[in-house]
Amino acid sequence: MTRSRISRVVVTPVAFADPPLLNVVGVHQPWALRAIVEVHTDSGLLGLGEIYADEIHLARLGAVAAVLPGHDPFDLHGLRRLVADVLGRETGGGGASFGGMLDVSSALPTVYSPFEVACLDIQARALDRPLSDLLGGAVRDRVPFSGYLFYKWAGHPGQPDDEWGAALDPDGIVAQAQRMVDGWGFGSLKLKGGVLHPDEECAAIEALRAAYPDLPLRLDPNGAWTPETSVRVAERLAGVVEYLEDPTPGIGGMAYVAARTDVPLATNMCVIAFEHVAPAVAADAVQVVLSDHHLWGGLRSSALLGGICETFGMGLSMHSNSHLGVSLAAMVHLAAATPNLTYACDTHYPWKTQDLVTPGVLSFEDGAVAVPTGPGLGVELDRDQLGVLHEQYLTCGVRRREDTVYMQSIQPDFTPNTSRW
Ligand code: GKR
Ligand code: MG
Repeated sequence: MTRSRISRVVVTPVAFADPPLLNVVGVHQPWALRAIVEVHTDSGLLGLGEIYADEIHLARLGAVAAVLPGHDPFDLHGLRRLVADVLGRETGGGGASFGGMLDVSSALPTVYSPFEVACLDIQARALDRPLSDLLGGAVRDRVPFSGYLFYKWAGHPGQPDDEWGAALDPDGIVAQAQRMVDGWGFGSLKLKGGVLHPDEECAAIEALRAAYPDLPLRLDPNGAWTPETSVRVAERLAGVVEYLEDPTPGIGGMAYVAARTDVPLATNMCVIAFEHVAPAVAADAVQVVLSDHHLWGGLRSSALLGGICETFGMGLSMHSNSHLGVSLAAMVHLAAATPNLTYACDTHYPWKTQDLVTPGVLSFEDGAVAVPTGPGLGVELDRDQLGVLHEQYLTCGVRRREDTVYMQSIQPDFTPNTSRW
């Protein structure tokens, strides 16, 4: 059998409308950006990937795309070497900081990730098998997600209110939860915190508990609290939350809190690369790691992270950023093939009003997405929609995620809340 080669790679930046979701560093801009990666082979196959599209990241994706023709899509180690060569010494993490929340030290995993996903999509399509089969096979046929609640304004300033309306107090959060649970059937809920004083965010969690006595709940302030405040919140919410997510910044801070509470601590902020695992384990700082194949260097690395979590007795789940269907499909295949996924993944998917994959494959039922059974990722691009979202990118004027800058354009005295309370 002749080996197919990559013949052409297209990277398309897209923008889609995003509501004013509040977080520790500010507020989501009116447009969220993503890059769609299409890898074509000389045998006529097409693989897809999706990733961040801050302009520095886009430039790096473009540079890799230019050298990929001729590469064997089964040679993932070679792909990684190619990406490393292209990046050279330009490996600073800029372009993947989630609006300034993260300090990513290397761009290699985030640049490699969408090309790896696209190559795995190609491999699986060549074999006529679902992508999860390349990750060891699906151990579940449906992947449960957690409904992701945000404090939010009624609409972007100067624009009409969106369909969700405002959520700035416990009643607003419970109303939002009702919409999520009624519309998508979520069986667990996550509240993005770090926005209001921790007492108010605890009150919102308690209101959710009163409204939904049986739903697992989690609160994620993205490191907004001091270690002492985090301990106090853990005391108040013990038995109410299944875990607290990144209450305070850093492995040292998390270890301080973990030593003083039985509430499990989860992170997608202080363990974001393999080099963080050993110190976090040594300090017993984290009980649940929230993976993210975009950040951890693709699906195979994320599967490796799953094995490490199992080895050290840590729980495992996934967090998300604003994303479209190609990312959701990859998350679903990864989660399906991860035996020790101990908590429902979270997703921003309900917050978007547009997508660029053909509808029907990725629908939510009872809060879960059925694992696509078709070849590869199982999703196809809707080219008209890709065109629409690309036009939006060209005209929207947003070129990087800047939650703080956008917030300061509305509230000039705003400073990010990190470890403030
Ligand atoms: O979309 O504002 C947001 C979230 O805060 C996101 O950027 C985080 O990466 O959801 C993520 C988290 O769990 O921290
Ligand atoms: Mg988080």
